[in-house]
Amino acid sequence: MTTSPDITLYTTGGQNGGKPSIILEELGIPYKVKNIELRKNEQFEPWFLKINPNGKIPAIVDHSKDDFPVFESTAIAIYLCENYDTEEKLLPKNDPKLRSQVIQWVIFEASGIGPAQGQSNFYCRFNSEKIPFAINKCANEIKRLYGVLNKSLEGKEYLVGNKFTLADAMSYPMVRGHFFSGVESIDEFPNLKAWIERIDARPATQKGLNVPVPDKMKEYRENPEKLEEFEKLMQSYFKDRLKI
Ligand SMILES: N[C@@H](CCC(=O)N[C@@H](CS)C(=O)NCC(=O)O)C(=O)O
Repeated sequence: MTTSPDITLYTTGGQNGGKPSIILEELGIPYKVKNIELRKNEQFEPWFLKINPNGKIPAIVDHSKDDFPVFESTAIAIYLCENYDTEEKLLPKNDPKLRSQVIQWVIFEASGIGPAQGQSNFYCRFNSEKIPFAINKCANEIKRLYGVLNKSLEGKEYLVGNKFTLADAMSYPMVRGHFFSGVESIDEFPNLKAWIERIDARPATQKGLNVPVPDKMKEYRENPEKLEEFEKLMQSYFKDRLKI
């Protein structure tokens, strides 16, 4: 029997941090949110490390299952679907091939797009020294991965089964922030561009993107001064923290 969910989400939004709230909203699951202030190192506080020993957002605690903690956005996504997606909105349960296809794209994001864009953010935004080799290496890999998505979206609205699934939900918050990760234009990937616009029109996804603070990507894209201000804050934070 499915218990009614009682979940706290620990996040601060963003490319990884926005994934669980998108899924929670798409599944219509009620939840509480605690904003974790990364620049204040809240992610390293002992109480948070008990929830995520890796000291990163996002994480959840499921109070309806003995305060069960889950970390890693992909593990959270699968956990939420396995426990609460009774209508198979985002993850098919009874069709093993369809389920495998969704999981393949989920892992493609977790092991490809997510890490590539995560590294790129450091070289493009969080490091004051601009290293062309690192920046170009990351951008080339991101574009290679976008090419795979673009080809797979040929003649299709969504990645699997012609409906919005976890496959789309996990890549969308990363891919829509391509410019932040150093890929200014995605004009060469028209299917991917249309896919972003399609998901931009999903009210639940948009609601999830703005949890717990309004999404910043659009603002940074339209207002270079705001982006520069954020880059400076992050550069000084990481300079102090990484000591490299
Ligand atoms: N693989 C992790 C990545 C999580 C991650 O990198 N989170 C970043 C924010 S996007 C973070 O918490 N950074 C804080 C830090 O590293 O101190 C996931 O998918 O959950």
